[in-house]
Amino acid sequence: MTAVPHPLLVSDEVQQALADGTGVVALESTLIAHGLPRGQNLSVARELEAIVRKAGAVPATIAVVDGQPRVGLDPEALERIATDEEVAKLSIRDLGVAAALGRTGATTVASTAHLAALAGIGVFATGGLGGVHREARDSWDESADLSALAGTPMAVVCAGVKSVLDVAATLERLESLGVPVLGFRTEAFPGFYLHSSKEPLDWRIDTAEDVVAVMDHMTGLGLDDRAVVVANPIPQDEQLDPTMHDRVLHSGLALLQSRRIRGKQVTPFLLDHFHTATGGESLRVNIRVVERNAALAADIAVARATSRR
Ligand code: PSU
Ligand code: MN
Repeated sequence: MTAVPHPLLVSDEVQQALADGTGVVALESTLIAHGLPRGQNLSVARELEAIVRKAGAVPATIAVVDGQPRVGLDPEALERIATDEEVAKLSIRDLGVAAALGRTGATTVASTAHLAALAGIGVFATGGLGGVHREARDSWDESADLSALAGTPMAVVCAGVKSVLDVAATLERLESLGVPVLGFRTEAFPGFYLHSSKEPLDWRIDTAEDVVAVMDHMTGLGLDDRAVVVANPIPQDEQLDPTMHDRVLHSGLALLQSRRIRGKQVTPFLLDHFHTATGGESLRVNIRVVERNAALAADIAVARATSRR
């Protein structure tokens, strides 16, 4: 029998911030390891941490390194997650297995949120949530992100869900699961690469302080067993050209069919197709999206820390 390792290794800096009441922002690693191309992903990972620091919060990038779930990565671990060929994509169900087998992997929204909550972090930034895939009626492909959000106390800042998904169905599932979705300075759910998915939202919030107020009231009402989604759209003038978007989406979905891509490969395949087929335009937008989400998450974390002083 191998000894069970410490369940969670929280970096000194993150531990200190949590103890001091400094704002902490969890950052996921799947978008680094599997969502962005090699060569650019490491600099984006570092940039996201820098953005969080600049706003006065402490970043906690989360991953599993040699079986050890870690909250807050040192520069070596961050580089390994971004560059190593053997980095697995770990959703929530994979965490115990990866820990037992000593594997290294990047964490998705579901597993990052879980580990962040375990460490006592309440705010998390990603790019786009996983959700209900098109054809889900046949494939049953619904991201574990959704059920994780239903059971994890966390403000999750995202730019909606990737347009490769069934956006309306994803919003319906979030409603069924009892997870509130707040449009940040918008009345429509964002479309990840696009400013708007054209799906309306019930609630618009205009400040980080109001997001904190929602979180506090959810706690008071016994609703802090679940996440709140903060949907932060890319501005219209920075979005991907909608015509290009629709064309590339169609070709990507067709390729998915003809190559019979399934399971956890689906999201990375489609993201990569977008990056190639748009000549890097979608990559530029994707990077802007995650940078803007990290900045907003940091503002929320700082506002929350301030309100607790
Ligand atoms: N957002 C991005 N890029 C990504 C992802 C999100 O900008 O690569 C990842 C997240 O980690 C999310 C995952 O949890 O895609 C969803 O994968 P799946 O559909 O297999 O659950
Ligand atoms: Mn899936």
